[in-house]
Amino acid sequence: MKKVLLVTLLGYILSVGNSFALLMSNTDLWDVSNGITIIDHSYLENGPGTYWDSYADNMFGATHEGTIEPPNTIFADNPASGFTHWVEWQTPTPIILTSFNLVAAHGSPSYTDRGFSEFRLYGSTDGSTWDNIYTYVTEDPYGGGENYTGENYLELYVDLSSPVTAQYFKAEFDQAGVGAYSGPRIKELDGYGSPVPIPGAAWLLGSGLVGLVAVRRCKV
Ligand SMILES: [Ca+2]
Ligand SMILES: [Ca+2]
Repeated sequence: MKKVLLVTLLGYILSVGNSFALLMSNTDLWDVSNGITIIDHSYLENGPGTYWDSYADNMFGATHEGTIEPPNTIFADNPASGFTHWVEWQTPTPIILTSFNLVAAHGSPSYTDRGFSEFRLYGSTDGSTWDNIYTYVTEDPYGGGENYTGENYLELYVDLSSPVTAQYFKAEFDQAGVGAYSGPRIKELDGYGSPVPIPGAAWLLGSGLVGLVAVRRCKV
């Protein structure tokens, strides 16, 4: 009996472990395919107008062909000491965020090349007052995950203990090492949850149903 319990428990632990690994998504709530917009960001690698452009929305599903690493966002190289790279974005309507998934990759062998030492995620309902949602201190090297196993890969899936309602979001990445190091490479940042129900829409739906019932009754 004890053996059965132990095996069941181990199976449960393994299944929970497996769930903490997600592939990058192009259908999540923070994806450009769902209408999010970039509000602003810190400097990206080089300025606009050259092959070496990078775009902030490449970390939210966009892929700008003809630029450096089209699927990725590359933050600026050689930042000043203590520099924090950042990006702000908003969803079309407020959402209830229940989990998120971050995939990044530093150069090799050390995370001081295209890596960050700390990641912080913030949320806001009005775009001006920010609440910290999550803080993560990275390791050198990142160590990989279950889907992206390379030692230089970071795969961070976080199931939030308390869902967060917000429409504005900000991600900060502290440069790993300072000085002549390359800015962080972010492959994708995905958000999961559900849109906040709109009371008006619920009322309309309700009145529509009442209307349908009324029409049906009339027909009878
Ligand atoms: Ca995405
Ligand atoms: Ca991407």
